[in-house]
Amino acid sequence: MKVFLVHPSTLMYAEVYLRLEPLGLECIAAAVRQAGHEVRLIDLQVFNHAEFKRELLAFRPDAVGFSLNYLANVPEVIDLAKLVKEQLKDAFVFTGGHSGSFIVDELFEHAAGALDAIITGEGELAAPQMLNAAPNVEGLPGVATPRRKGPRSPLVENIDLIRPARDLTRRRHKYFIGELDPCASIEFSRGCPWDCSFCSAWTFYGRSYRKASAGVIAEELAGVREPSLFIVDDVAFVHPEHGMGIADEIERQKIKKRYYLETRCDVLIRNQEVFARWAKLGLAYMFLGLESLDGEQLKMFRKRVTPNQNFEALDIARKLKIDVAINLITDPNWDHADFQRARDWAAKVPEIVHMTVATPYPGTELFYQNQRALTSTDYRLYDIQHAVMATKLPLNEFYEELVRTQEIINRKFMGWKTAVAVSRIIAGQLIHGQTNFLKMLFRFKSVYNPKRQFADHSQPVKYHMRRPEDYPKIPSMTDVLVHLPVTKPAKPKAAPAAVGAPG
Ligand code: B12
Ligand code: SF4
Repeated sequence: MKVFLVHPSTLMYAEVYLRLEPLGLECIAAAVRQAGHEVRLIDLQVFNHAEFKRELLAFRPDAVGFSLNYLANVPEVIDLAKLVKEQLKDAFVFTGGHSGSFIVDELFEHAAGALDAIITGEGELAAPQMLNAAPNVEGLPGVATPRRKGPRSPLVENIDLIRPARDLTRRRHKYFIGELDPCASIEFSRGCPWDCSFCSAWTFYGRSYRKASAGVIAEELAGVREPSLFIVDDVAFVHPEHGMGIADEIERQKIKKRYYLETRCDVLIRNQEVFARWAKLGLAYMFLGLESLDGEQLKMFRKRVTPNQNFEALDIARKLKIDVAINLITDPNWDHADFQRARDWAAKVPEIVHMTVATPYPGTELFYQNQRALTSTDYRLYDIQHAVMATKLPLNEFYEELVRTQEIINRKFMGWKTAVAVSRIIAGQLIHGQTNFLKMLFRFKSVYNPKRQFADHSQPVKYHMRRPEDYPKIPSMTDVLVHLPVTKPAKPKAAPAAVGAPG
């Protein structure tokens, strides 16, 4: 079978700081190819819709699969699925990915016949199985059709067997994050054993946590052409011996790369020696989800860390000379004083402070148990840069305050002053034809604009997202789990009340 896999466009605000390879889709591509199918992949973050249509008509695939990790991409993917059916009426059209897995019924409704199936959960087992059986796919594990949902798919037991088909992505020089330009992505572990109320990483993987083995990771790293790597794990180095084992292999194989990762403050405190070792191996940037400066808010998020732990983690990262980006979640209830407090703090600390807006996503506890009404059901606004619950300030003022606070990043880390300070890095990149980082330094004002954000709320809405009250019955969090854990429940040392996280 000829299979065409498609990643949708970048969301507006990811345009500035980063653009990364579609690793999940590359994993699906590898699994489908291994099952004997001919696979092509197009990433609409770096190709446009006209190019997509041209390739579709030239390749004339038997099946077309769209990645739907992000809720904000729903309208685009539904419209493209309809376009495929118009152009190739016999093509088997399906989606897979994070967000799509939580909103199966509404996707079929929007698609009005343009979607033949939706794969829920991780796709490496389900996708090849489904394509081998297509079009008779009803009842298969992890496969939903407009008529019937198959049972939950089992998790892949050994993620060592999953390696992405990087050879299928083109224009790879467009992938970067900040100064790491160009940058590839890699997965060391999959899943998260915590259970924060605003997050769906744990409901997707059923709080399971699996690790790839050090030898396999090092082999993959050695084969990556790019000099920098974005480690996509939700929480890097939950288990210290994993981080140390990979470090041993990297040293043994003399692999020289630079890295970006995301982790939790308590994990950084607990496993300092791992991060210290990785700093020497090339760990240059780290993202820490502080989420709030307020202890009560952290409890509400069930983040299971205190503000003091957060500040201790920042001290450690500073001592290790790892550059840190922090995330703070603004609440629609914030007033002028709350924003001012965040601004004062962001201006004072040496870290990059990102501000996002609290957003109840389907698949999170915040969504189903939210007491506050949603003010918008436009999927496109669910990008954590728009307020989709009522704001205390008038909406236009909320955006003015938000962008004023975000602007601190622009003042501190972007523009001409920074370009001059890092001119040697930029010169090195330009010699290799890399311009992503240089462009990034001057892009802030064209993307972050309170008037544009406010105006986004008046766009005509073609597809409406279901509100929690539109569900026939509010599901329990157990019903919401896309996967069940791979191993028996266990209480690891690393995380409280977690399941399936073998030490
Ligand atoms: C890496 C990552 C990113 C990268 C994206 C890289 C890329 N081009 O895809 C970056 C840093 C750019 C990013 C940005 C954002 N992210 Co992000 N991101 C993640 C993260 C941590 C891991 C994703 C990943 O690569 N996993 C590894 C691969 C192997 O898994 P995967 O992609 O999920 O793919 C598997 C399945 O989903 C499925 N699958 C995926 N695609 C397809 C397609 C088909 C056809 C099939 C059959 C199956 C399938 O099978 C794959 C293999 O098992 C997830 C959290 C998570 N654990 O999923 C959040 C997550 C997906 N991001 C999230 C958010 C909110 C964002 C931002 C909106 C934040 C922001 N404002 O900056 C932006 C939007 C970016 C955009 N669309 O332009 C939310 C999603 C919210 C939502 N419901 O929409 C998540 C769930 C984080 C969270 N806990 O809330 N993100
Ligand atoms: S620790 Fe991070 S990935 Fe895990 S549930 Fe909390 S926010 Fe999500």
